[in-house]
Amino acid sequence: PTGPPFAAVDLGASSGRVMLGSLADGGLSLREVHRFPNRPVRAGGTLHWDILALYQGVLDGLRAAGRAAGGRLAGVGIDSWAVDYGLLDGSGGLLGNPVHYRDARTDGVGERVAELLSPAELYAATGLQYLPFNTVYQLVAAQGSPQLSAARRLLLIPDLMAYWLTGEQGTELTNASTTQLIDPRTRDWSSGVARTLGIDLGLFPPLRGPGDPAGRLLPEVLAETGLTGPVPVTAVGSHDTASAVAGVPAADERFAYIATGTWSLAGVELDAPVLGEESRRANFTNELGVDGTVRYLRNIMGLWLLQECLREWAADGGPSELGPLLAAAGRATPLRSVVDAGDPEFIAPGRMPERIAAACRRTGQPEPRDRAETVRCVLDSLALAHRAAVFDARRLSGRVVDTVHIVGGGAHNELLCQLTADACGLPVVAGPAEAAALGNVLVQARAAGAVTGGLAELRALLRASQRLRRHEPSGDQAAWAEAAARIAGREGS
Ligand code: LFR
Repeated sequence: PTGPPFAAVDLGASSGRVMLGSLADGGLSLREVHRFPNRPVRAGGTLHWDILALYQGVLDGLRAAGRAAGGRLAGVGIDSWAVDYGLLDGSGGLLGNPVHYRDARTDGVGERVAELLSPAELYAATGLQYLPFNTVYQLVAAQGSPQLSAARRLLLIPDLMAYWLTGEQGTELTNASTTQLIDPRTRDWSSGVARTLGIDLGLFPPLRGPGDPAGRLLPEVLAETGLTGPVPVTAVGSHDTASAVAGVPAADERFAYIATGTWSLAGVELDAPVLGEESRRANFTNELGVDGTVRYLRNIMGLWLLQECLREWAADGGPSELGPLLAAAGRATPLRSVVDAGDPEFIAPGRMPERIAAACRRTGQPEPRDRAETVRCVLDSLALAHRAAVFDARRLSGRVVDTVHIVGGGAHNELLCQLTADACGLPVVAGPAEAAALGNVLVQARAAGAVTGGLAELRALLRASQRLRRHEPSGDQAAWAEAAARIAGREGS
């Protein structure tokens, strides 16, 4: 007989979901019980997360989970996108809506920070790639604001959700590692960086790691969701990418992963950080993973490029259905034009087809002539950026890579997976699409004693139960090298 299921709350940049995971017969089954949109709101000139709508989505999801599971859950774990936070006043009240990492408040802040701490020093201390929206830059941008001055607590997004559910505060380590305030060698705060940049580490509640207890659902939450207590909340890899990497169904160590969603996060899993100057120049990050691992990876723009094109086209009228556009993109001329899918120029929302066309022009390539060609340009560009990241990760870490795992939403996109296999000249194993929720459930289940072992054992459970698709590499490696050369300059390899 199996016990009650575990609920995984997984909040992505475009939607949130609550999934139920059950362990039975040496495998793990997962089903979605609730999905809700995540719609950022621009108000008063600032792009915000609609945090209460997201929390309502979490409550609705837990209620649906309870209905599906006879009112009983073995536990709850929460993961979300990284770097962003909510501020609390001295009595625990939320001070304003969390600001979206794509907001322009961090424009130019990187340069200001570089005057206090050189990029090389900052990298040596934190091992984090430069992304203009890292929490340090957001905090420096907010310095002197009445809101930050009034704040007594800072909670990262999943920790904020956990606080509302349990009344308890903590800072989960994998997500804390994206603040650029953690030393990846000690896996603890870097007080030197905080001091130099004038950031008060006292705002953060104590660190907790994946698998640590994070409280129990409050009576008011049980009442609201119809669940029967006690329901423990467990810290998981609360950075969605940490949970997704834990959810990679790798058979051994010789793999690279690409966690695809709004972003593509491409790299390898290591035991220790790589902090040299070469690594910094290649813009590789050392985020912390489950079980003492390091997620050595690079951020690539990801399906955001496509989502933003579709959003624009839907507003314009005309064809904007993804299925037919992907089919037409599959028939379009390969590698006709490519853009640098790592370029921060694509971070902000808006006018994406136009910005892609402009990037093609700037690099002396033909503009896409229609929507299908734009989609092809995006997918070719993503595959090319996946290739560069996998090759650079391999070279800089010395890790042997014989398989590339694509997990996350992009695992459904067969064209993207095949193009990635072709570009890397390596087999791609696609799936599971819900790797983050699976990694979330596995870490909870292990903490509850329902499964045992390290990442290798957890991954064996995934291989035994998840449907995976294999893409063998085909075509001409030289064509990809030639395309990479057209946008070289910013590229690592
Ligand atoms: C993916 C992700 C990335 C992070 C970006 C912003 O969902 O968490 O890992 O760089 O969102 O938080």
